[in-house]
Amino acid sequence: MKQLFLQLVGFLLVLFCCLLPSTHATIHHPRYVVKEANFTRLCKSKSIWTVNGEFPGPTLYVEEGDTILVTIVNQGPQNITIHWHGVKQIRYPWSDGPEYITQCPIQPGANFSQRIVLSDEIGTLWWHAHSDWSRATVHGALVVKPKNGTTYPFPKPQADVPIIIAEWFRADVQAILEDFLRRGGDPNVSDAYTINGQPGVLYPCSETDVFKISVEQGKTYLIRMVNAVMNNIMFFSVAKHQLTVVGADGAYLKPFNTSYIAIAPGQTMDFLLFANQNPDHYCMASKPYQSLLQIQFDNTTTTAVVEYVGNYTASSPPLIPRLPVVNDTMAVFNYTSSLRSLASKDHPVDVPKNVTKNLFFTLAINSLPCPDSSCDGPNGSRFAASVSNLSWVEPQISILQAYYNNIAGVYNASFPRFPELFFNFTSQFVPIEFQLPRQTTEVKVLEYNSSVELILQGTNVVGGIDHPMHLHGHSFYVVGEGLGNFNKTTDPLRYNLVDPPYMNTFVVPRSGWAAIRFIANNPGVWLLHCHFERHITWGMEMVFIVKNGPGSSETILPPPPDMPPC
Ligand SMILES: *[C@@H]1O[C@H](CO)[C@@H](O)[C@H](O)[C@H]1NC(C)=O
Ligand SMILES: *[C@@H]1O[C@H](CO)[C@@H](O)[C@H](O)[C@H]1NC(C)=O
Ligand SMILES: *[C@@H]1O[C@H](CO)[C@@H](O)[C@H](O)[C@H]1NC(C)=O
Ligand SMILES: *[C@@H]1O[C@H](CO)[C@@H](O)[C@H](O)[C@H]1NC(C)=O
Ligand SMILES: *[C@@H]1O[C@H](CO)[C@@H](O)[C@H](O)[C@H]1NC(C)=O
Ligand SMILES: *[C@@H]1O[C@H](CO)[C@@H](O)[C@H](O)[C@H]1NC(C)=O
Ligand SMILES: *[C@@H]1O[C@H](CO)[C@@H](O)[C@H](O)[C@H]1NC(C)=O
Ligand SMILES: *[C@@H]1O[C@H](CO)[C@@H](O)[C@H](O)[C@H]1NC(C)=O
Ligand SMILES: *[C@@H]1O[C@H](CO)[C@@H](O)[C@H](O)[C@H]1NC(C)=O
Ligand SMILES: *[C@@H]1O[C@H](CO)[C@@H](O)[C@H](O)[C@H]1NC(C)=O
Ligand SMILES: *[C@@H]1O[C@H](CO)[C@@H](O)[C@H](O)[C@H]1NC(C)=O
Ligand SMILES: *[C@@H]1O[C@H](CO)[C@@H](O)[C@H](O)[C@H]1NC(C)=O
Ligand SMILES: [Cu+2]
Repeated sequence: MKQLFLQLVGFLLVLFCCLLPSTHATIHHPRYVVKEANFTRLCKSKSIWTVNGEFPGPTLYVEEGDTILVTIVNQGPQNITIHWHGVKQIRYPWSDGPEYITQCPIQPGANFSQRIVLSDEIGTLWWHAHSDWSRATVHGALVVKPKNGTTYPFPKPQADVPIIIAEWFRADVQAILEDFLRRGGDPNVSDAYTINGQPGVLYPCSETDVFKISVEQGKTYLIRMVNAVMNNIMFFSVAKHQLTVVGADGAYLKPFNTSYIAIAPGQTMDFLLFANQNPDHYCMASKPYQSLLQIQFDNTTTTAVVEYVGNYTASSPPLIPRLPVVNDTMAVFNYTSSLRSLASKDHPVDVPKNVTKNLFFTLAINSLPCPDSSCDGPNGSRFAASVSNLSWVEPQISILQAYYNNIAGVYNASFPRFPELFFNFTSQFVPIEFQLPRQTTEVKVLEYNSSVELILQGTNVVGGIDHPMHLHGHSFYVVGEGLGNFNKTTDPLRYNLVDPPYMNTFVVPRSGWAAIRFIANNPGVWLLHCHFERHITWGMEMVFIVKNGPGSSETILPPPPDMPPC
């Protein structure tokens, strides 16, 4: 009954939206047609995967609490799935999207209607492909506006400006994926970063490939930023303008002023740009943060332009902002420690205080033996990655399908609460015997309503680096983070249980740790993974199964009839 009702609401919404006059501020895109399209960037025309022929894909505007039906039509040559990043999908894991976790891929020529169930999310989220490396170009913003009758907890902006930072590869992304899997080394790096699909003037042959926004002096603009980059945390800033951060990952924050943003792949940041400078043209710029300078990475800078309207002679070229240096770890740490939940009467926090499930997971880059030591990883080995030394092996059917239908032999339910081995995780040199992971498909089962504290500990096995960890199906409170090894006696004393940020993706710093808390109150099958694409490809992922609760409204709803088959 409930399902039918929700579906009806979804249909009505879609119909309603289609009938809106075109002057209305919100547009729904109920059909996402995945197809190839050609784009010319950096002097080269290239066929990429898109949704509706757009790069980045269409922005979907919805309201708090909406349920939306989106039909995915696969007109491309390859399997695909779409994930609604940051949407909790309460009781409805069927639409979450990660391939072989909650669904089988949508095969070429097939369609799948996904029901997007919003609950407490507000602000900016996004959607992206969650199969192989298609998300490089298959992504877009999902903007959740306050309910009719409610307002922002900050001055109403003149306009909303979604800004998606992404990576542009001259080569075919699928070829890069296959190439690095074959070689066992690091993937080839991108050739440019883009702001809303445009690289900006600092690249060869891109004078006109520049994203621009025009602003009126004295007005305020809400920038809704998404980091859709594959493998890098990014810095961003606007010349001569202070920014006021007001939200992240679909939740409000206590406003704070900053001259730069630090944003990890998977995260969103909402911030206000006050057009309070002399009428002129000002650059926005974004470039990577990289804590491990020994590896290859794309060290270029993308720019876009803020143009004040009016009759004046603009500086030429526009001023480029200063950004923190590429390895400025303190700049990232300072920024992330400024994130605090709004915690107001209208937007209270509910930080779990009585933890019933303590978990401790380690994150590592590993290496696997390679025949004749002929791979491109350390000493001729093949790179891998793991959570608690377990490197994820993709099953043949989805974990959700296996769990829901009691199909044995697809996964084991013995993911450990603590790693088997404790050692000095952040020691500069970790003994070589710790490099070999166990390759397996292990899930952790959680009782409904468990109050979970999870410590994510970075390690220096093979090479320490930051890991932006993303949890599906829940947001979590980041109650602490630090450098070195987590100390279970002293570190909890410094937890923020008053106004910690409520995130779905958080960076575990290099040689450091993060402590997160959440209530496992969303029955389903939920992926936890690093949002660096090369790390998830190497196996840095695990799955939580949250069991049904006792109540009739605490169980997984039945699957839709058109679930893609394997
Ligand atoms: C893209 O360009 C190539 C080469 O010019 C062409 O063969 C192909 O049909 C184009 N694809 C699309 C989707 O337009
Ligand atoms: C998918 O949708 C398209 C366009 O509506 C339709 O032509 C096609 O028959 C559908 N395919 C399947 C397998 O349902
Ligand atoms: C918002 O609610 C008011 C009062 O209930 C109604 O008149 C108005 O049409 C609504 N606006 C939208 C965009 O739904
Ligand atoms: C990756 O880079 C290497 C070295 O530059 C090059 O030989 C190879 O063709 C590249 N692979 C792809 C898929 O572009
Ligand atoms: C990255 O580029 C900047 C110039 O934008 C340069 O100063 C810096 O040395 C480069 N760093 C690395 C590690 O390549
Ligand atoms: C812009 O300003 C210049 C110099 O003040 C003036 O000559 C010109 O007419 C103005 N143009 C417009 C469109 O107002
Ligand atoms: C950044 O790298 C440079 C060059 O390797 C080094 O001198 C500097 O100390 C590093 N800065 C930080 C903050 O790590
Ligand atoms: C980090 O914050 C501290 C204290 O507010 C400040 O002294 C320092 O300059 C900041 N560093 C960076 C890189 O922003
Ligand atoms: C904490 O949770 C446990 C297990 O659910 C329960 O027995 C205990 O009463 C709770 N304590 C508080 C202070 O809520
Ligand atoms: C762990 O290794 C780090 C870095 O080498 C070192 O500073 C720290 O003292 C070590 N901790 C212990 C408990 O040995
Ligand atoms: C945690 O910190 C306390 C106090 O500094 C220290 O006595 C203890 O050895 C530390 N524990 C670990 C595991 O490092
Ligand atoms: C596409 O998905 C189907 C169903 O899971 C699978 O059998 C097939 O191997 C996949 N194709 C590729 C190229 O991965
Ligand atoms: Cu990672």
